[in-house]
Amino acid sequence: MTNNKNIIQFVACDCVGKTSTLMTYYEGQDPYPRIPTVYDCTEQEFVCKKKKYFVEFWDYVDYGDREKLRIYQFKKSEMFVLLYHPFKPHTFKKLRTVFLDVIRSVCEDPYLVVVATFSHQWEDEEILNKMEKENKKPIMREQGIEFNKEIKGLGFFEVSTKKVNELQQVFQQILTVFFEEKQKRKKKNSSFFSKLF
Ligand SMILES: Nc1nc2c(ncn2[C@@H]2O[C@H](COP(=O)(O)OP(=O)(O)OP(=O)(O)O)[C@@H](O)[C@H]2O)c(=O)[nH]1
Ligand SMILES: [Mg+2]
Repeated sequence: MTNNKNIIQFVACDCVGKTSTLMTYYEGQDPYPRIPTVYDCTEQEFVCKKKKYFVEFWDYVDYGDREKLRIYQFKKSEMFVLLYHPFKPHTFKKLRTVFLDVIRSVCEDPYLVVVATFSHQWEDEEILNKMEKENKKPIMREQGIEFNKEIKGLGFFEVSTKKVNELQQVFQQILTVFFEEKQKRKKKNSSFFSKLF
């Protein structure tokens, strides 16, 4: 039997890699050329502990002030994948200063995960040296892990569209932790209500 829809919203500044991450998961490669997203939705069935779930991944662009669109999208979502680009520190900052507040204002107890994109660039000396010369600091893994703890997220993950297998495994892990946590909360709520009545 397939359970109801489970809507997973991708959240990030533009150019962080929302669409290419999703497309690499689905199609095994980064799409080319890049097209800024207005709104997109991809669907899949996912099996976790012998149960079949229907998942929708929602993807949208976040240029400028998109407050109304954000609220509209976020209200309908249950799980939020918060993505940032470690070499563009403002994309990490905005998760905390903008996106999280909006999510919490429309969703009482959201399921959250934190994902750093462009992970292969940690091996790129040129990029690291360039940042150092410009006196800029990348967002370190530890900061991503700490952020996930602070917001009581379900996990911190790293992806790169250049590492397809790893990326696809990360998606499996994200979906698994989501559905496991959902089951846990369901059990907790039902035992709470059974004590009441
Ligand atoms: N080298 C490299 N490029 C990546 C990676 N992830 C994304 N990109 C590239 O980064 C660019 C932006 O990616 P998108 O997926 O379009 O970003 P987005 O967050 O969906 O952007 P908007 O739709 O404008 O909000 C694209 O050219 C991708 O090919 C990665 O891990 N490595
Ligand atoms: Mg996009």
